[in-house]
Amino acid sequence: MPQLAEKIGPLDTGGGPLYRRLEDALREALRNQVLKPNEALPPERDLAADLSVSRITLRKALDKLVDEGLLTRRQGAGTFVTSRVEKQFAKLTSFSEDMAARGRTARSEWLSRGTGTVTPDEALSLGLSPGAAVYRFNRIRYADDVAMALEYSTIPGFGLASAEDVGTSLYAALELTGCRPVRALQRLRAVLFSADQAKLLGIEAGAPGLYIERRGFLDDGRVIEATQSWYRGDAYDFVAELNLRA
Ligand code: 16G
Repeated sequence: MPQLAEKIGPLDTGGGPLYRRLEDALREALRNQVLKPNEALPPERDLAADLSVSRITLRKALDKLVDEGLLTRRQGAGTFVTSRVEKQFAKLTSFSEDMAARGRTARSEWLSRGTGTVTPDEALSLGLSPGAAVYRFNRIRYADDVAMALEYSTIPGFGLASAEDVGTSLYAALELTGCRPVRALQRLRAVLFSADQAKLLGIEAGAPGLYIERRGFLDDGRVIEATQSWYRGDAYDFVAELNLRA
């Protein structure tokens, strides 16, 4: 197998610190799949020697790519090229389940969590009367240490006993009250992340993303969830099976 230095070619000789040029070359190799999803990088000592850079320079470049979610460090096993998450579009799964299915750990950071009164827009999408109580859960969703999505969920008051019922998984909490959605309507469109959103996810402002609105329904037709999600475009492939006869 050719050495990585051979695969990525000589570093740009233009200005800027060496670690930046190395970072750019590695990013390019990841984009072109010269480095393939799930591929393990050689140990840092070997890689630094192969690339003719110091370990400090190499570490700085790798740290940035790990922060961006392009590379993943697994304790004791080394550094790997992060694979994109394939999300089945036809399955009503939760973020936590999607991550667990890939051997990754779902985690959330709360932006806010609490109760309130339905806004006119929420009343429409949830089919609630003015004045009805709702729970709101606003989160940054992580896979291991990589920020993957921003999620803003509104749940009608009858769905949960308290906002504190929701730990890592909203659907697990709804399952316990017998209110996990059994059907959902989803709308998706391409977006560019605003500066504020990008900051929360630790990515560049203007990076591409997928905006997804999900309305989840109970068996009896009541709406149990209205969620707006902003998923990182570089982390997800949405996959759907299509049949001629539905
Ligand atoms: C997914 C859903 C979101 C749901 C969440 C529950 C999409 C586009 N969105 O992110 O609507 O609220 O899962 O995840 O799939 P949780 O149970 O891990 O909190």
